[in-house]
Amino acid sequence: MASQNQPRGAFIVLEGADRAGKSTQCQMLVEHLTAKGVAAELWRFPDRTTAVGKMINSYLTSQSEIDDAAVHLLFSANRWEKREELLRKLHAGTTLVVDRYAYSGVAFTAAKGLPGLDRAWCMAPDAGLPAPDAVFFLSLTVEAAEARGGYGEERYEKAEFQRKVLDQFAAMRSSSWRMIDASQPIDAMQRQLREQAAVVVARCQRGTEAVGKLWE
Ligand code: 2DT
Ligand code: MG
Repeated sequence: MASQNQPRGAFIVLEGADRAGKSTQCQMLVEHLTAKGVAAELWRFPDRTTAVGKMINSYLTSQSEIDDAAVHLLFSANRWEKREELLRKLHAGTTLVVDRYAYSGVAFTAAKGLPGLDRAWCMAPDAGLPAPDAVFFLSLTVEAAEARGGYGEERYEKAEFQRKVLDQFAAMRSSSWRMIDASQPIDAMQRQLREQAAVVVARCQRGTEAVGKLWE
């Protein structure tokens, strides 16, 4: 439990379609915050550097096959194993800008449409994880993503599947998500993110809000 008036870092998540520019925008936002004197770090999920992350990486690059339910739990475990460090950073005053989180976890597995692996099942293992203070959803159609030079070589990077992922994100979208039009130029999108992130960072610096929990 965070006590009252304990300044802390903000937990900011960027989600959205593949090719929407999440990684670029996250990087630019962290550079901007740092330049403004705000302690900030760029994180991403999956974190492919851990033992669990290496299994996920080998799955995503098709070097291994893993049962769909099992790999879903690995993605979740990859968040749980970073939980303590994540909370420690936030409470030490560092803002975390995170490229994907549990929302991608749910959307990508639920998009497979497998019996038993519906959205409720997909959400269960992430319940209780730290909840972000803000979710920015970078919105881009599959057509626009393809026009950007198409998808990469990894598992899931196919237009037909991406459409299903977008449908899952849409079904899961909450009113607190901030929708960002990812078809605009990089700098315009970044301006919008900076403005909105500044408000969230200031709110967390005031220290009146504890870190919440998924899916409360
Ligand atoms: P990138 O490294 O390009 O972001 O792609 N994914 C991600 C899941 O299936 N479940 C998850 O929990 C997360 C965080 C999305 C990683 C790929 O892994 C998918 C794309
Ligand atoms: Mg990718």
